[in-house]
Amino acid sequence: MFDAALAADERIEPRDWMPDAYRASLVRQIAQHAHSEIIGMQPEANWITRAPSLRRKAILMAKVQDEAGHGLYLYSAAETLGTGREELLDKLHSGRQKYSSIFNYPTLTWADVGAIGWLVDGAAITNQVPLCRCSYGPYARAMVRICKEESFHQRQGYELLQTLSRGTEAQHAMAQDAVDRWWWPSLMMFGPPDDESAHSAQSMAWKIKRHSNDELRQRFVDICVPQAASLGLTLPDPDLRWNEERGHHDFGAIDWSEFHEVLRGNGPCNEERISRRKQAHEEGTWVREAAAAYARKHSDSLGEAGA
Ligand code: FAQ
Repeated sequence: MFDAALAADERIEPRDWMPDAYRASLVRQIAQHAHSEIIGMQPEANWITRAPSLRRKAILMAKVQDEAGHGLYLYSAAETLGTGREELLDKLHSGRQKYSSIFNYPTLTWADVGAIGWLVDGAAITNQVPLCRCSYGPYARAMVRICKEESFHQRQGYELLQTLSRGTEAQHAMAQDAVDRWWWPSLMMFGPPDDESAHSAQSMAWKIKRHSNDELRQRFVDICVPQAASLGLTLPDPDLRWNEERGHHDFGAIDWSEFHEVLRGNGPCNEERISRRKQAHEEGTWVREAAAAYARKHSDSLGEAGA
C-alpha cells in the first residue's frame, strides 16, 4: 500500500504504515529544517534594536517571529512521526542534529538583513516550494504556509537592498559588501553536490525530495542573476555567465572545504549560536512550566464541568 500510494502520488499520513527508514529520514530532515528556523532567528534578531526606522523594525520583528512559527509547524510535523520536541531540542543542543550551515555566518551590517532576505530566504523558497509536494502529508502542508511567508521575507530583503543600492555611495557599498559575503554560503544551503549527497537518491525515490541539490542550486543561480542586475549589484563570481547551449548560467567552483568546516562546527558563529540557543531554552523553562500548569488546570476544570 505504501509503494502504491507513492506511485500514485498520494500522501502518506501519520497513521499509515511506512518503512522505518522512511520515518527516520523524514525525522532527520524535518528536525534539521526546524532547528534551522529557530537558529535562523539569531543573525537577524541581532539587528532589531538597531533597525534604521520604525517601519523597518516592525517588518524585521514580524519576520523573526515568523521564523519561530515555522519552527513550531515543523516540530509539530516531526511529532506526528512519534518524535517529541524535547528530544529533538536535546539533540540540537548536544550537537547530534544539524541545522543549516548558513546561520553560522555573522550579520556585520544592516545590509546583511537585506542580503539574508533576498538570498537566504530566496534559496529557502527555491528549495521548499517542491517540498509542498513531499509525499509525507504533514510536512507538505506545513511547507505551503511557510513558503507563503518566506515569499514576503524575500520581497522585504529585496526591497531593503534596492533602497540601499539606490541610496548614497556608502549605502550602495554596504549592500554590495553584504551580497559579496552571503552569495557563496547561500549556494551551499542546497547541500553537497549530487555525487556526494548521501540521502538524495533514496529521498527522491520516496518522493520526499523532488529535485536534486544541484538542480535546485542551478535554478537559484538562474533566478538571482537578473535580480542582481535590476538591483544594480554584482554577484562575486568572475565565472558567472549565460551558457546558451545549456540554457543556464555557468558558475564558479564552490569551496566545499568551507562547507565541511562549518558542518564540523568550525564556522565563524557555530559556538555563539548554540550557546545562545541553550541559554534561551534555559531562560524559557518557567514559561514552559507555566504553560503546562495552565494546561493541566484547564483540563481539570473541563473535567469537573463534564462531571
Ligand atoms: N547545512 O545527503 P544530503 C530556513 C547535511 S532555510 C547543514 O544532500 P539531504 C529559512 C544533511 O543534513 C534552511 N547541513 O542531505 C530561514 C546530511 O547530514 P545528515 C533550512 C547540511 O537531507 C531563512 C548531509 O549534509 N532548510 O531555515 C546542509 O538529502 C532566514 C548530507 O547531505 C531546510 O532544511 C546545509 N546547508 O539534503 C530561516 C530545507 N546541506 O543528516 C531563518 C529542508 C546538507 O546525514 C532566516 N531540507 N546538509 O547528518 C532539505 O531540503 C535537505 O535536507 C537538504 C539536504 C537539501 C538541506
